[in-house]
Amino acid sequence: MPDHASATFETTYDRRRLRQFLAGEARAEGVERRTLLKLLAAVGGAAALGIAPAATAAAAGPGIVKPLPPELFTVRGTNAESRPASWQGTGLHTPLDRFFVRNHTSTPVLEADSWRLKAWGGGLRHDKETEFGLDDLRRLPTVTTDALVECAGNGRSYFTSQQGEPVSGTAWGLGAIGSGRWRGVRLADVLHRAGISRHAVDVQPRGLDAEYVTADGTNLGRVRRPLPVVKAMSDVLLAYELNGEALPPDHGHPVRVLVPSWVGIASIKWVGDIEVSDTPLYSPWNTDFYRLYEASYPPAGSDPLSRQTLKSTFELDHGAAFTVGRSHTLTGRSWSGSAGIAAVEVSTDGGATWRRARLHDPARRNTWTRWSLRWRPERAGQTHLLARATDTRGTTQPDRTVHNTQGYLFDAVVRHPAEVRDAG
Ligand SMILES: Nc1nc2c(c(=O)[nH]1)N[C@H]1C(S)=C(S)[C@@H](COP(=O)(O)O)O[C@H]1N2
Ligand SMILES: [Mo]
Repeated sequence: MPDHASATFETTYDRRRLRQFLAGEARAEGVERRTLLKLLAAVGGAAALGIAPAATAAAAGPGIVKPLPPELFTVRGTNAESRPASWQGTGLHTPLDRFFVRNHTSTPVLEADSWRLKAWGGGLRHDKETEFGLDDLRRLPTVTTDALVECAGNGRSYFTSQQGEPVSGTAWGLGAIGSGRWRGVRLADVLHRAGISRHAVDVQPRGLDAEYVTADGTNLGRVRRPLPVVKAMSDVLLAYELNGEALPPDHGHPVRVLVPSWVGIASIKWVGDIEVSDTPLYSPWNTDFYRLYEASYPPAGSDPLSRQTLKSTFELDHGAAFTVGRSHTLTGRSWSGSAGIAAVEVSTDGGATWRRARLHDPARRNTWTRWSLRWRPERAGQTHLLARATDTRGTTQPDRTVHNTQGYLFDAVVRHPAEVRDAG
């Protein structure tokens, strides 16, 4: 699929969904009426209703299965952020013991043997339901692919700390991302087996984890988000292995959806059923959530989010200490949902001067590029380290990200606080 095509998917499909909703042909369980009215108002050119999107659920402590030692993770509510410092010396693929976890509720522990995937809906020929077990999937052609899974809110805390702007949602640093080698089958192969028809419009996978209840008590049902059928039939996988091992419980055991380079929410974990619809589908995860809302965006928000943005991080903790006169190697990673990484510049003096980092990986889409730079600090004191990537399409990280209320898709250069100490 060409890079530029992804924006048009959701633009075209969104218009179509709304037209069909108006005609009474679209279903939208769990989506608040005011949300749809807001979307419809925008299509009809009516004034903005200016309603703030729903808040995410209160933190109840992580229902995560794997150990979360503080040197590898920062726990944020039901989620665990990977510490970028822990990526130092690791390869292209994030070791499973430090791969971030984003759970709306908690990790369900499912048995691979009894797991079933049900494909259903009016977008299948004769509306016929089909069930698949893991063995059925294993009989289909196998695909292995490198891909990043990154939360749309990765970097969100910098809207506040760096730009002074309020945002709602989990206050991630830059560790809501993991890079994996995924093995599974093409969703397209499964949908063909299930008898997908020419009239299919949306494909909506749904998780087997608990229903999600927001802080204000609204039950939004199980986590689900429609994919345009064109996307579902392209590079999307049903993955059952990560980095050569059976998918761990926290990452979707036994099977998850994997949508390379798209916002993490598209990659539904613990998938239990897939609705193939001949009418447009809405869920809270493509209406209230995962659109950009702000004065500078249309009142109904942006199109549903698809690709991730360009980012860079040092493999350091905030406030990392260095010694005057000593030679240090700064390491980090840069990535983009739309292209490979062409260049990375680093500043060790708060952005006054820049040097090119050495890139350790070729520019490749769907994964990241590791880089390094030698640094011999000359003066003691507080400083900021900055890394700024340019992708193969010529896009460079900006100094600021345009604000949106839920703090999605941060892409600005991050000012990483560090300290230089006298040798001593
Ligand atoms: N069923 C289900 N799928 C889900 C989620 C969830 O809570 N439930 N979280 C989504 C979000 S918001 C992200 S960012 C990714 C995180 O994937 P990971 O936990 O494997 O890193 O999973 C997505 N898939
Ligand atoms: Mo996410």
